[in-house]
Amino acid sequence: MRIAFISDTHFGFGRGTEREQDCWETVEEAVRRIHEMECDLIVHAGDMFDIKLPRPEDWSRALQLFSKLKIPFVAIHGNHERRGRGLTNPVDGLSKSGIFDYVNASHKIYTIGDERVAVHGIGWVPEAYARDVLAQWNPKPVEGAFNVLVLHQSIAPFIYNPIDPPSLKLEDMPSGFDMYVDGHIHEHQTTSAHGKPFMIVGSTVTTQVNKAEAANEKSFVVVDVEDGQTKIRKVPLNSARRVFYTEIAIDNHRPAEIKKLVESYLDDVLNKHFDKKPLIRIRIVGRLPQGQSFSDTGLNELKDAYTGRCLLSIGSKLSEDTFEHGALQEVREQRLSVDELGFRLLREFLAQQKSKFRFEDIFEHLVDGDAEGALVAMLSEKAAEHGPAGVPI
Ligand SMILES: [Mn+2]
Repeated sequence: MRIAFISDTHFGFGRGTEREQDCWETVEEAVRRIHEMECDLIVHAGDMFDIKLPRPEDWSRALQLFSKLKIPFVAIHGNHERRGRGLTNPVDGLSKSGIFDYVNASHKIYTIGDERVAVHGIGWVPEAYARDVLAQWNPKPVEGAFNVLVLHQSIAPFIYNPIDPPSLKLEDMPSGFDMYVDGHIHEHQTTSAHGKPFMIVGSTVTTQVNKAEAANEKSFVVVDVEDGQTKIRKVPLNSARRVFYTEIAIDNHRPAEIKKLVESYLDDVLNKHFDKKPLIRIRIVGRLPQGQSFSDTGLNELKDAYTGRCLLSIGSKLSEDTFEHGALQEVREQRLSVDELGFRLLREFLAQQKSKFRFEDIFEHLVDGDAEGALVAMLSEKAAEHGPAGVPI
């Protein structure tokens, strides 16, 4: 039995930019190769879409692509798709077409030849609750089947976002499964949990340009299962745009020298042929000579000069941008979505107010501009105070 795993496809990412086809072309390649490799099943570990309310252009293209699949396909939702209680997330919604299956705190069994595989899945929940939610679901392996548990969370030591720390650790994985699979983290990695493989699938498209993205090619994963034993293969995607990241230290260099350093790095990288303009991020670190500012380096003009050959961004950590403190810097550095940032600010505010109010359910309504939904959620929250406490799934 051969299972393909794919994750973090972020359909819709880069819309309106030069990168808008990247998310599609990589998955089109993945689907073609999954068929060529004669896989029996595809599992998607979340963040199929880049936003929770995808445009019709994106969900229709996704349906068109997946409707060509000749094998079963099962997906969970990720943090980019999660919506509040009573609302339908796009992965769940599209699965109603019957083109693929959606699991959330549930499992689905597939029969492949004379073998059975049980895919147990749970979509993303805010990290603080993940441990409780998993304990409450309490999934149990299905007897006589190959059991895969699929999540989309930070699971220590695999942490996506340090400012939203995980409540789950590898040790918290429920025991008895043949394999543990996680989305969310965009770089493919493998380790073990309870003596069984634990695998981060990795994304198919570069959404943030950083050191880790430059070091890891975009891919999907093929797992061969024989007699309960697994062989994991990372399959790099040829259609993925190449990524380069470097830090250039400029201490005590004059602005003209800095420009030369950057130019020689760029010329070195661009010496090779690329089917797609590569993504290049250069980070200038250190201190400029006194009285000089970033604009004196001429690096902004350099961006224009290279625009036909690469997608270049030059960032700096210099004295001149020390004004970028706190939340704004975090948005830039961590690339938090505005939702995630808002979510966190609201949580911090309520913590300061010593409020015990569970804001997670109303947050989604507020983001959607649905004040009535927020009110209903608040009122039902009040009513629930008199009943047993639940955890949001
Ligand atoms: Mn993702």
